[in-house]
Amino acid sequence: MEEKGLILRCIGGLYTVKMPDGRYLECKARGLFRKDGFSPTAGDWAIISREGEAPVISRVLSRKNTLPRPPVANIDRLILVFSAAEPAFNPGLLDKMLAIAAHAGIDAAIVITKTDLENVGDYLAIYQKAGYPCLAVDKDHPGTAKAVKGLLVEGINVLCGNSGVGKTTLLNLIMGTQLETGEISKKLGRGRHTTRVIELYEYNGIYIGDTPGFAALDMEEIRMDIDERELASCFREFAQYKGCKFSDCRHLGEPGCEVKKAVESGEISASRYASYQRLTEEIKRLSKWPKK
Ligand SMILES: Nc1nc2c(ncn2[C@@H]2O[C@H](COP(=O)(O)OP(=O)(O)OP(=O)(O)O)[C@@H](O)[C@H]2O)c(=O)[nH]1
Ligand SMILES: [Mg+2]
Ligand SMILES: [Zn+2]
Repeated sequence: MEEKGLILRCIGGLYTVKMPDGRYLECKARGLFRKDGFSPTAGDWAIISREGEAPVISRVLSRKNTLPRPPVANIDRLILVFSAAEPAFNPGLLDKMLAIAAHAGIDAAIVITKTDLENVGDYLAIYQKAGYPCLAVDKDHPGTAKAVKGLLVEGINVLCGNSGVGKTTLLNLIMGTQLETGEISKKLGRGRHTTRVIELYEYNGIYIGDTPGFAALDMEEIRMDIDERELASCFREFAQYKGCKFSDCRHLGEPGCEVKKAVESGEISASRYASYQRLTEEIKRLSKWPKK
């Protein structure tokens, strides 16, 4: 007999799968996945069959999208969590993650945490103007975290960001849970990788995923599988400027560029445009080398 379930997490090769009747099964994946180099992951819809008594994942249904890092499938909303301080706000990394999400067809929203430590009003305005839902939260004002509930959508929501930005703290505030959180290393000014596995939690009929935070350096190294010519389409606020002189304008200094004009007039934020230039350079640099 075959049944379909949703993979909530994987620890040491053992998957926890939620079945339609509410049961949770602990399953291994069938050996042939390893041969194919394919790994089932949280967010996957898995076909479970019985081998003897033990339930096994025999197949995974095709994914509507997938985020390479952290590896989660079928995301309905990616919530990028960035702190105002400790670790310091990093708009370049945020813009990179937004571009990766856009390219993967994943809808994104932004939460800026720790606004008790630093004022990020300018950045809130920049991302809201760019067309992203963007909220500021401070863990000691629970109302701000409750507002994040308004960002959640049906299906699978996933929190993602650097270690120590406060993803698990936010999840606890939303769900009233007491999942483990960790202090920031004072010496290094970054998180301690408290959350170790990706896990989807059930909350009021939807799912919210907590993920292990990136180390700041890892994020810099995340490879964007985006073609240079596709990058502009991953900056959503560029899309409304259609009147560039050249129909294939890349907005990098060509004459008669409407996007550049919008940057000069302040319609498009200078920091977003600087990220676009920097990511273009990054893609060019990496494409000189064969893929790992
Ligand atoms: N001042 C302040 N501290 C916060 C806020 N939110 C979280 N923190 C603190 O930041 C630290 C890290 O929080 P976590 O929730 O463990 O961070 P995380 O993003 O889950 O980190 P990883 O699991 O390592 O990826 C904890 O000491 C929290 O108390 C906030 O709004 N303001
Ligand atoms: Mg955590
Ligand atoms: Zn242009």
